[in-house]
Amino acid sequence: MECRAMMRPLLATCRRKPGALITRAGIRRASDNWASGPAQKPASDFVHFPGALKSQFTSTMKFRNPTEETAMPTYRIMDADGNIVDNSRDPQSASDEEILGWYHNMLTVSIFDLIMFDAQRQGRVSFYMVSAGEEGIAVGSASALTPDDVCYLQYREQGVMVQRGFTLKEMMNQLFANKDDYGKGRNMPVHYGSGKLNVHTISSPLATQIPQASGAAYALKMQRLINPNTPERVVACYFGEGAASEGDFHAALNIAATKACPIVFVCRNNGFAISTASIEQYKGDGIASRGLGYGIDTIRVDGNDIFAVREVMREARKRALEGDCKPVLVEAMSYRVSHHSTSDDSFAYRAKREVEEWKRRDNPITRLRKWMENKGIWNEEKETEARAAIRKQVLQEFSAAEKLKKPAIREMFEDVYEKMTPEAMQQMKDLKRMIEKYPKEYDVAMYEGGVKSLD
Ligand SMILES: Cc1ncc(C[n+]2csc(CCOP(=O)(O)OP(=O)(O)O)c2C)c(N)n1
Ligand SMILES: [Mg+2]
Repeated sequence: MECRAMMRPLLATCRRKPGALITRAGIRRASDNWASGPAQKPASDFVHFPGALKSQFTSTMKFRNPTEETAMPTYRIMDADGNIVDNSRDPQSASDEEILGWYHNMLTVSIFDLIMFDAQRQGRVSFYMVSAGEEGIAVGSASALTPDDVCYLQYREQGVMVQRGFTLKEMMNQLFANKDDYGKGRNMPVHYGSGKLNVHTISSPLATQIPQASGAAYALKMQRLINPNTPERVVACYFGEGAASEGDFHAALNIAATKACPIVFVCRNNGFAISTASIEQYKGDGIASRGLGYGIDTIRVDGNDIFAVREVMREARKRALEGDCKPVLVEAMSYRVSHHSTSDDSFAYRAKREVEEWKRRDNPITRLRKWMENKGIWNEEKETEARAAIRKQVLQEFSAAEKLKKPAIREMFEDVYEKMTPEAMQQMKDLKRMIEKYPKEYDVAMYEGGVKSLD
């Protein structure tokens, strides 16, 4: 009933043949629209072609050349030495306690990353991806969201998970694909998700999350139209500048703009898509310039400055919910300090010196640390203590998760359809027969219920 009511305005205007519209008032020709437009008024400076409103007539033939345009500036609040450069905005939109919490979360992610990268090298997990240099983007932006907001991630945003309250235990369970992994061991490591925290499960094919996120934002908007008592929510959609080369990115931005969806797109521009440097990936002014092309409010921000990222995200969230809602694009600049993943050796395509220089020159964690030290709320002793405590906790969760059994083998066949199909049942039987025929080849003791789960 409610849905039909919402569809009414859409049904009221439907196209019969090119150039003619049927409305409740009867058939109207497309040219009727223009007849009342200013283009037809004598001495009008503007033409109101339906495809480009607000365009002024000119008798100067000038092609716009992007190289002559100024690049979009990068907003920051704090410089690389932890000094506040924008005194007009108080970085303290949060308490000292909260800021210490962000620092703790960034540190946790970086220590966790180092341990898990090494664990892959020891053959204890199959794959890993670190987010070194991008902890500030993830933690800072997530700090501006509410628990009700819905997140779509790419894979280098473990800081969002941690900031939203995903525990180290939950992360380890996913990485070890054990029986407590919410994904039942069906996904690659680092593909986190949590229904409780409103984070959709990460998927490997690049950019698929972006149109899904626009759709989810449209659904949130519809929900509130149907029931205005529903709490205001936005979607936060994260992706890399490489993913923005996919068609999905463009479709997602356009639909979000035309349907006025409450979504904040957060592009982490870290300079690389595996071995492809961003300079080879696009010719325009980063990803931010594309936002304007789609009619979207856009800002570029220094991703190493957690204060700037947070403030930008707070403002973006507010704008996304204003009036009829709208999308916002945030391009957060950073440098991918690490290899792309454990399957990559980045020194095959970039100089080690360049990476070392970035590590030394600027980093979101050391930047906030300098600010906290200047403010007198942090020191060397606290740093040493915090690092040791985090390391201990990560290692504890590591060994606990490693020891847990893997999900039942039966899980491989379930959850595709509500009821298992006869074909899947047959395959399960065949698998059981094989395991029993070659017991030395298949060590199934580590799986919940062993071979019995296939009964
Ligand atoms: C559709 C698709 N094409 C290619 C890949 C392989 N791939 C995985 S990550 C990646 C690079 C993505 O770069 P970016 O979006 O900038 O994210 P970053 O890794 O820099 O965080 C590529 C090409 C994929 N997963 N999916
Ligand atoms: Mg990238």
